[in-house]
Amino acid sequence: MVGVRLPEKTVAINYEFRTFFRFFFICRALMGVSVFLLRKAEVLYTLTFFICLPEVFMKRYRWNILSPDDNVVHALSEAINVSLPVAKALFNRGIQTFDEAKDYFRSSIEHLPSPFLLQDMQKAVERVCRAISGHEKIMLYGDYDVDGTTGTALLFLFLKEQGAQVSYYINDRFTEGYGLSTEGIDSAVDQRVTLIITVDCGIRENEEIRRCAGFGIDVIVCDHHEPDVLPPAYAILNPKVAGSTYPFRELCGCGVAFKFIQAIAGHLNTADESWLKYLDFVAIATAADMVSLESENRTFVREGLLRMRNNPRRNLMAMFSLMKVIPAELGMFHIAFGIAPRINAAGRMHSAHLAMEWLLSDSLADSERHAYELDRMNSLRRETDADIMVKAEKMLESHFASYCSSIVLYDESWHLGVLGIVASKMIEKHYLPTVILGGMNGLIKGSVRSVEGFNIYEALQECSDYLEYFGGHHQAAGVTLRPEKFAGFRKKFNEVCNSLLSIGQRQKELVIDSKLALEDIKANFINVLEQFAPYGLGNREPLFLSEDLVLFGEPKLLRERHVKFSVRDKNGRTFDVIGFDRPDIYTELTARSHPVFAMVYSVEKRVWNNREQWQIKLRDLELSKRFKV
Ligand SMILES: [Mn+2]
Repeated sequence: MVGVRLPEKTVAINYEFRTFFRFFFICRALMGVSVFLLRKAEVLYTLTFFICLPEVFMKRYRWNILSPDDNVVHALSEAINVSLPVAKALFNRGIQTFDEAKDYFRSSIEHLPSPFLLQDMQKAVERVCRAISGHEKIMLYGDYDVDGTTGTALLFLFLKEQGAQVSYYINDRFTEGYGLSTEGIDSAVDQRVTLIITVDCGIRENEEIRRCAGFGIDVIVCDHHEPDVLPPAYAILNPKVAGSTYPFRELCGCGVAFKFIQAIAGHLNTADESWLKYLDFVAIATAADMVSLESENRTFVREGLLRMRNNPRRNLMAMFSLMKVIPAELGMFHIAFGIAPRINAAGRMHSAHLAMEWLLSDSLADSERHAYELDRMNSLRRETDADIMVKAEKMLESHFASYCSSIVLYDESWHLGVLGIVASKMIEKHYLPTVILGGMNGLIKGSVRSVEGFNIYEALQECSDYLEYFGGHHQAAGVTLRPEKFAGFRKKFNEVCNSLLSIGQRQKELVIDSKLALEDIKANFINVLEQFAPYGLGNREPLFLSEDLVLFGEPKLLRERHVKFSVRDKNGRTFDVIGFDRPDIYTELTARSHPVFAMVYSVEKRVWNNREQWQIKLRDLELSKRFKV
């Protein structure tokens, strides 16, 4: 990170971790050398050690402690009988009254908004029912990711059960790319399809939809992406369409498909269970598609998780056993890091059809066979991205020597299917706008990911002279460029990031709900806190801050990655702490005697050998300046 310009007033060490580290070690080295040269006593060296030490270990994140309105928080705490830190966490999630708290904690299926509030729903339902009764051929056209495939599977199974003649088409990620393709439309024409329903795509594909109309095919768009000029479709189901009266904008594509079957079921008067049974698919898609976990999405995920825990469908069961998960213990973590990557691995490494076959499989034998295939694809995917990560990390050393505000790495051999994952992992580690590129047909292609609050699409716009193609949004995008433009693009992109990135955007922020004393962590507190789940975008896990803590016993390092220790506060209360992927904290805590520190963490309840355990999950730590020697 050489050459970053920082306003003079800012204390650089807080934000420029790397710069300071280098600076510090150079100082230490110089001091050490001079001490050696001057043959001064050990004492002097020891002195420099203590002068510098308290500043060495910095917290990894910027701590943002929210300060909600005291009066409202007190009133809320009394109204619903929860402790002040819990009331603060609720306030920080936009909940200020008894009724709002009730909605938040007791969201239920009965309170889902009517699907007919979605514009064009009546028209779409009538069209699909006409297709069913007229034995027309219906084609579902889905995207290849989790959202697209689960949404397609849900519509496919539901429509089939209603007696529809239905098929599906999923693009090849590499040869066809995203959205309605020429090959796909040709295939519909060949099969004499008269109705196409898009899932998780279609809202900006005006040309392709016009082409369908030319062949006498009606198109119902079932999408959640941001609309532009609306396509000439028969009906458009999308809560983001301008003028929509639907109360919630943030449904995922599978969520829109779910509203569609809810409406069809209402129209055909079938039993509620005929559509409710797909809540598991909706939960998986909602958790995987990075949509906000508020309102209706919260209900989807909660209810879907309950179904998967209590009565999982056979294909899910087969996957759980490969993941070594007991259904009753299934949580968001397992969807995000177990189920979703396995579904996505199919399209990334081979073909999304593998995922569709698994989603649609019903017999025990098929379920197991297809789940095993997805598992294998996922292992392959994992090896591939781990491989690229190692090479990318090596490249970084020379990269950082020339560029300090972005990461742009390219290797012709890198597998295009995993570049997005690698870019996200890079950001997790280095927290800078990142572009990871591979080669395809003589061109360079790849994925762009951004840090919070930094509009990557705008940054790419400024580099458009170097790009053949770019598309995406604030946080993620894709680019294509010619090999001879690579060096220029890398330089320009870094310049743009350097001038647009604010100081705050260079370090990840931890939003802290409240300060907390360890003795306030009691059964009641944890029981209420548990009901804040499921966590995700739009509903982050509550984080707390405790200060003036000391170690109790020796810290341990688990699997060379995770730090585990016990803390004690000034009142003598002790707690077990686990910090995932923070070996740096282990090193710091063991390097000094009697450290005093502050911690940011979440609290969770775990069942271990039939015993309930409370655990503090460490997110960040800061050593106190008032340390004892
Ligand atoms: Mn989607």
